Amino acid sequence: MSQQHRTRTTRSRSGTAKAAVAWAVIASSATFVTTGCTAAVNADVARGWLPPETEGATTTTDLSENLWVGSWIAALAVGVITWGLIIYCIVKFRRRRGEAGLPPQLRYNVPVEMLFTIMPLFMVGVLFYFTARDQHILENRYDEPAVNIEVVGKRWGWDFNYTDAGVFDAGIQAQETPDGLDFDAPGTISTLYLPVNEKIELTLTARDVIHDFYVPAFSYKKDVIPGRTNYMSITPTKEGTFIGRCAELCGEGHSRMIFKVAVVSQEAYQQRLEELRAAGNVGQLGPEIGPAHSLGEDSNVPGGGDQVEDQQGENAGGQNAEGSNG
Ligand SMILES: [Cu+2]
Repeated sequence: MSQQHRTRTTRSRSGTAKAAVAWAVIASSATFVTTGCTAAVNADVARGWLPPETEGATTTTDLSENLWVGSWIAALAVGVITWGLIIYCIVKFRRRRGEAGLPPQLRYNVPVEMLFTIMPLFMVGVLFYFTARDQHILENRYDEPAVNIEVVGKRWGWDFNYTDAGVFDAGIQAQETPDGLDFDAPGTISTLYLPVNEKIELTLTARDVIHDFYVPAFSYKKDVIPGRTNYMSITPTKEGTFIGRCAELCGEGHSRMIFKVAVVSQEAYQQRLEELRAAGNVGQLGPEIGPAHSLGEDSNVPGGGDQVEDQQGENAGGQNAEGSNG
């Protein structure tokens, strides 16, 4: 399936909800309509201001987008009705000239009480239904993923184990260039490689504290927790490089836990695995290595293989990391 075709099907599925928002915006901004600028704004609004890179990034970004936009429409509808009733009451029941004291007070009005009980239950029920339905799809693990990758969060980086190929990439914390963080500078930010259009299962763990694996373009994030394994089943459908972050405040280097996700062709993916193999990154950096190495500003610096030996050495000497960190 070509990229274009995929994008088109992606658009048509969520077309109705988006069209409704787009029309609402067009109507309300009639006086503001000028040129292509407005069209771009409307397209943004129709996607609920989600980052543009999310569009068609994986097979499920569509689902998240619809849930997001649908929730906004529902919230706006409730808002408009509520604001309308408030304004109606303010005007209709305002104190008129010559009136004094309180107006007649209404108590124990059964129909109103029923309305105030049933309506919120109904609204929460609707939100719950759509959330549970989509979450069930999002959280459904692939029976037979084509690619298995283990992601291990650590202070302050991510190790990527390409388990099928038996190679690893020791993550580094984002390294600043003299001009600050540069997402394009080579070797300053770790990159997770994913083959496009393949069913991928990411196994998520941590070796020190709780982190959170977050790729905004995939509209998906999940906690990585020491001693626990979480899973993320994704099929990226758009080649490109996306930014990932840690989304759980994990310590002073939290903001340095930036990584990149490169969604590449199958050939480029295999080439990457060969590069890692050629560099001697054979084996796995599992969570069992322990937290000892991942402490302080200057650990997890670029280094590759040597760093792994250090990690294993420190681990062998006992995991006294927690105490020494102060
Ligand atoms: Cu973190």
